[in-house]
Amino acid sequence: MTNMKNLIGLLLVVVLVGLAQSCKRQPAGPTLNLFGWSEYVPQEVIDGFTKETGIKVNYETYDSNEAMITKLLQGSTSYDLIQPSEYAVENLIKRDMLQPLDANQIPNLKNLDPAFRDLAFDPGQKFSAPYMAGTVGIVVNTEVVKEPISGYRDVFQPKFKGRIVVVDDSREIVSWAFDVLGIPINDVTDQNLAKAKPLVQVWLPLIKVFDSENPKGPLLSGDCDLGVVFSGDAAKLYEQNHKFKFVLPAEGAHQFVDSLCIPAKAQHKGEALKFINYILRPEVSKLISDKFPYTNPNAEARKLLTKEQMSNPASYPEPKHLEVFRDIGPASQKIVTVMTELRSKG
Ligand code: N2P
Repeated sequence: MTNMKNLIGLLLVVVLVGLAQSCKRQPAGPTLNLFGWSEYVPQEVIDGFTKETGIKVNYETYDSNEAMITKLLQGSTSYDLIQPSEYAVENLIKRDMLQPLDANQIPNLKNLDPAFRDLAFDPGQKFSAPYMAGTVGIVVNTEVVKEPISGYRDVFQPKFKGRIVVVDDSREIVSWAFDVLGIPINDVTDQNLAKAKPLVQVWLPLIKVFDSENPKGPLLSGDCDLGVVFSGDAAKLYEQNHKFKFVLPAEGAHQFVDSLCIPAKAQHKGEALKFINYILRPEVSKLISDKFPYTNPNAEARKLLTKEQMSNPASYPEPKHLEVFRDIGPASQKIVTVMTELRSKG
């Protein structure tokens, strides 16, 4: 019996050593570590890239720019490609945390609409390649909510308590209060925050769900009837049922541009550049719009979209009074402090 056990043990050791050897002989193939927004890069796009290039993509997700930057600063994981919004690009450039992009290796940059080239957050477009753009706006389930809704004031009313979903994003929420009060959204000072605080304090208990990963969920399920959500989620809702109306808030609507950028410490820069160029192919970019109908900055891809896609009011809204976030540096911490205090009050 003991002999039998010894033999099995020996066999196991031989098999394990053999396995280890064969792993050594086959070096891991090329890899790309993508750190992107959740619900933003379709799996079929990733699969298509891997099939064509042999580059394996690890897709890890985040649900806010702040979470992404914190993770990058911690430095425990090395990412090759990130998807920051405009103000986060600006912030990361200032911190020297991005590598310049070699435009010669991204010929498909030419497909971008000129309106999305050389933007203020990255002068000379040295560090970023726009992925998708969009707005943060209001969605109303018009089958349930019959009264006119045109702005934040209309959404955050006591009668809608427990029926509202919003993106879980402190900078966004505070800026809605700034808009209602007529304060410029990038003017984040102690004084202005003190003015906004009482309003946010009234709003928070009215909100049923905070969710930046899939804010359309509670609207689809009927759990909520009003939302302040990303335009891609709003567009998806509208695709499913036209009862979901998209409204750009009258007090001020936020436009964002999310870009692909390579962190300074990336270890697979060549792979990252290949991925950026792949994404900018019209037919690939179209696949992204099909799955996540944001505003596509790729002029050639837009030509491939259907009339229905191009006339979705959430994807391609009338460009009126759109505002953009700028990097506010350390003042962003002031927002965190105020919101943490208010949310801890329940
Ligand atoms: C995708 C989130 C869009 C990012 N689910 C908003 N900047």
